[in-house]
Amino acid sequence: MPGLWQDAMDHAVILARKAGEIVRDAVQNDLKIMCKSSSVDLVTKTDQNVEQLIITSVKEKFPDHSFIGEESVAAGEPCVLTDDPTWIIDPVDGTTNFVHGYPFVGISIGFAVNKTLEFGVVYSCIEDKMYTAQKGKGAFCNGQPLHVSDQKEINQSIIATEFGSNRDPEVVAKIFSSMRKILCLPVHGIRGVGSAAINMCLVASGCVEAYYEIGIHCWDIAAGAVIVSEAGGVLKDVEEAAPVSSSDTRGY
Ligand code: LIP
Repeated sequence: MPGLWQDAMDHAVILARKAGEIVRDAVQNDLKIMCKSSSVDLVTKTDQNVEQLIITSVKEKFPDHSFIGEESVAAGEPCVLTDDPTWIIDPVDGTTNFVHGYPFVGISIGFAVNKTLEFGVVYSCIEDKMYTAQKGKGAFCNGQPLHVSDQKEINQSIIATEFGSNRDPEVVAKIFSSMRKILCLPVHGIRGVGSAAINMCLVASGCVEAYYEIGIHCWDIAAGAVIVSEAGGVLKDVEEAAPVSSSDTRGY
């Protein structure tokens, strides 16, 4: 049976695919690279164009819907979640990868109503993997059902994380201190593909047991949150999460 917001979800999949084509074409060309908060917080003209394409198309089809988009917020739009049907967009998740031709770049579209996430779409466009999930209807990659790992032991696990773009020495020290503790548990390994959204899809796929990051934004994780939950995983605020010695790591 189609879900409540099926038409919006179908449109999100179409837009993610279209955006993916633009990103793939742009990788071959001269990118217009700019910096946001610092010299390592990158944005390109493609990020901005893709976000505009998605927002313009959604506004035509669903004129009463609202938006939180990474590049719109960077340009001064408010980042406020209301009860309105709201599209939460990261047009190019993994911009640094995109700039360097590192082959993990996602288009991430989450959708919330009454402040509850209803569906998520992450298109890993270089790999051509379309991850989708709708509340209560399961998670899929290219139509195949996903499930998080059933590994219960952290010392049998791979943990994904990212370094983010904050180079404040205190923040960097905190990141390394957490990684050191996790590595020495010991875990099988620490990974990260440079895109929060794709890391979350890897959790949903069961190939890494958990993903965490300090200082993440809602557009990085909105779509991935639905995909992880629908694949049987759980989401936690790192400030509230259980200490790292906890033995159960499944699908964080
Ligand atoms: C980036 C992420 C990356 C994470 C950064 C950032 P962007 O998104 O996906 O993995 O470490 O915090 O949010 O800027 O490429 O859309």
